[in-house]
Amino acid sequence: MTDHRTRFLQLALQADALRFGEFTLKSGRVSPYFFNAGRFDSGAALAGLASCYADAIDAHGLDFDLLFGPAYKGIPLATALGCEYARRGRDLPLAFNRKEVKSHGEGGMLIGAPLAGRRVLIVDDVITAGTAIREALGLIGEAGGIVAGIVIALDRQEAVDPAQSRRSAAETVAIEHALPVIAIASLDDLLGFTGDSAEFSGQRERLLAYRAAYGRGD
Ligand code: OMP
Repeated sequence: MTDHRTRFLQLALQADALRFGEFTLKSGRVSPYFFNAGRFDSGAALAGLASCYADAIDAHGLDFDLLFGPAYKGIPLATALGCEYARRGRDLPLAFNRKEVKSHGEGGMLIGAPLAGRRVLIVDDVITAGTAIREALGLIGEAGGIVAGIVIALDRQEAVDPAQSRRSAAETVAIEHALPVIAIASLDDLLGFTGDSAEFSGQRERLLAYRAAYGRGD
């Protein structure tokens, strides 16, 4: 496993952002694990996470010129990543949306650098069914931005309707929109990681059963 994947999984466990147990997802599925990006809740934790995002993006070699963080969880993620790139010598424009329409002041749904004509990288936390990402794609398109790609921390690699197709939601978004979807780590990486340590052997069995029920096919 590449360094940024292992580093990310270790950081997520340390921050309690990655937990094992029984969690009901937005989709209604009951999952044996959950990733809560909100637990990266200090400057140092976010800086560590941002360096994993930047390494994953750089390993992919993606070309883009603006970072977009979808409300709410994408906002600190894109901001921390912007700071990480600045630290690495690249100053990138940043933008994000608000969820509530505002009619006074500056108005509108978007905050930050203008999107029109720019190659936008969407920075988000996790893809399960792809609903949150599709909303962001719509917003950016309406503002005249050109989406260059999507980067997420964790790809849960779940099929939207496993009875119909075993293609994961992230793969479906990538194909439908002809876009790269880059994940720091995936469920497969988490399985590899848990397989390396006796500490996680109980969790691994539950993860495998969950993948067999909802995961993408191989
Ligand atoms: P989709 O919109 O179905 O792709 O799910 C993504 C959203 O699900 C995230 O933005 C979270 O609100 C939530 N989520 C997590 O944060 N972590 C998980 O491990 C799983 C989910 C989820 O509910 O599927």
